[in-house]
Amino acid sequence: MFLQAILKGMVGAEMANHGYADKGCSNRRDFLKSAAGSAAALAFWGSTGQALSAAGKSKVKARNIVFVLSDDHRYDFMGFMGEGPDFLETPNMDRMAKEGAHLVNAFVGTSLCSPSRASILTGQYMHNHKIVDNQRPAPKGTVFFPQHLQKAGYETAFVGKWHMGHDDDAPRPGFDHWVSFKGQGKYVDPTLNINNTRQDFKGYTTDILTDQALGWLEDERDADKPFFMYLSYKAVHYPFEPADRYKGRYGEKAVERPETMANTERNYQTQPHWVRERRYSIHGVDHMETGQYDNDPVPSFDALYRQYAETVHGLDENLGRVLDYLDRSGLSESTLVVYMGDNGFELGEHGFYDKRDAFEESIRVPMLAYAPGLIKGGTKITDMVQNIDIAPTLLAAAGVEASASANMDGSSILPMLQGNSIPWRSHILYEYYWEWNFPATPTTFAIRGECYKYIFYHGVWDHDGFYDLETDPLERHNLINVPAYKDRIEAMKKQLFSELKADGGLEIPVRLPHGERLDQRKNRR
Ligand SMILES: [Ca+2]
Repeated sequence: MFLQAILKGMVGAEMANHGYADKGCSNRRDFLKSAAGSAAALAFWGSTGQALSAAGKSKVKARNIVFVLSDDHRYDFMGFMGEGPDFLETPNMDRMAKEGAHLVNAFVGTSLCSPSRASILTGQYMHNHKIVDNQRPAPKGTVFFPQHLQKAGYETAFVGKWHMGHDDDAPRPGFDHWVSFKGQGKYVDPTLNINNTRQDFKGYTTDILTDQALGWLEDERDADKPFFMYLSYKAVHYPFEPADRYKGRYGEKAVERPETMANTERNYQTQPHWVRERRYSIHGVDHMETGQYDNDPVPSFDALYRQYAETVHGLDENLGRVLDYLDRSGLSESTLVVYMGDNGFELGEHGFYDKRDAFEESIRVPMLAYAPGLIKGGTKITDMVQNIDIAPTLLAAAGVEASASANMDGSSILPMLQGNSIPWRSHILYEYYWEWNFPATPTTFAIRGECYKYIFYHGVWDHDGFYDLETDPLERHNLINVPAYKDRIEAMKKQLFSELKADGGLEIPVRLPHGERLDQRKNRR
């Protein structure tokens, strides 16, 4: 909320900036620019509101929206990107980037399933929506943005993984049509709760969820209303199970292990101690989650890596089915499609095999948008966007009054998608609270600019993190104790804490332990 206030020009530059500016990158924008652009920001918000209500009055048909979410799909596992494995094929994601927009610097506010999903659905950081782990449902009264779409006359559908709490698959507020399952669900033969009736299905869940989404789009929805489809795949979450037809597709391919995976002094010399210790947990490569969880010996890292890629390939195929349907039915011209992952995933970086932490591979996500006529092909957006921006963006695309997003932390990126330059943040915040169930990663607060990242660890006797993202994109060299950076580190720390404090982000809740303590599972065998 505080950040959005700044972007809207409601907070003065002196309050917004505490001396921190992310200098040094060639394409940097400092935070003052955002704050100083307040007049432009107000003009933008005002004019957007007017344009949208004018559109509503003249009965211009509201834009349909398809939001596709995947699980644990890391940002660089898309074929068109140079960073991922050469062998990975994602023709449909490639097509979205070519014919639409690629948001190159997309992040989450918390790299964990339920908190990130809640951020997408509420437009709020975790400290505001209060869904702090995967164990519990959303607090009663939580407002999900599709509720605003319903009020604006949209017909809304949810298909797939909800995962806020493990035990409840019942319809949630904001959706006229509901297809979901409990908790993480499974990769094959799912039981789906369809509008409060459970049905068993045979087959690969990713395919079945697409069938469900297309079935509703084609036959079940009210064709006189604009629609919103929230299609939320279980793939590509661990245990990375590809569709039968793609099992072994990359079986012979060489896996290039990340440079920071090796357990060497060079890799850990400057890192906080907990980083090396985590490699021995189920979220580290030396004891990673395996088969039926934690059986030793640890299976082949390379085999799991290839399975992950094969699972991504099947996900991409299903994304393509959605795009093809929209094209074939003539709906593409009136529909905005957004694809993103709910959090990143380390495949060996720093010895990790998970997310949660504030290193790049954990906090970055893939994000693509496709809307012929609205978004020009080949649009590349390099500003830092976050999961909290999805709700305001989709509400703006639907022409819903900006007041609906007033209590959200994020801001609409719709103008950027349309090729317009707008005042924008020059850093993002990151937060993660230690989990009783997965104790290897400490409570983490981070501020990431375009050139530098500062990470504060709470509740552990350890040192913090400070990385130069331009000269050290692998985040191998922690510069926290380098005297030359002392002032910058202090400024970023001050900025981080003043923003968290102003927005109520320092009240870390302690939750009653719930669920299984997974680090002890192995000991019980
Ligand atoms: Ca996830």
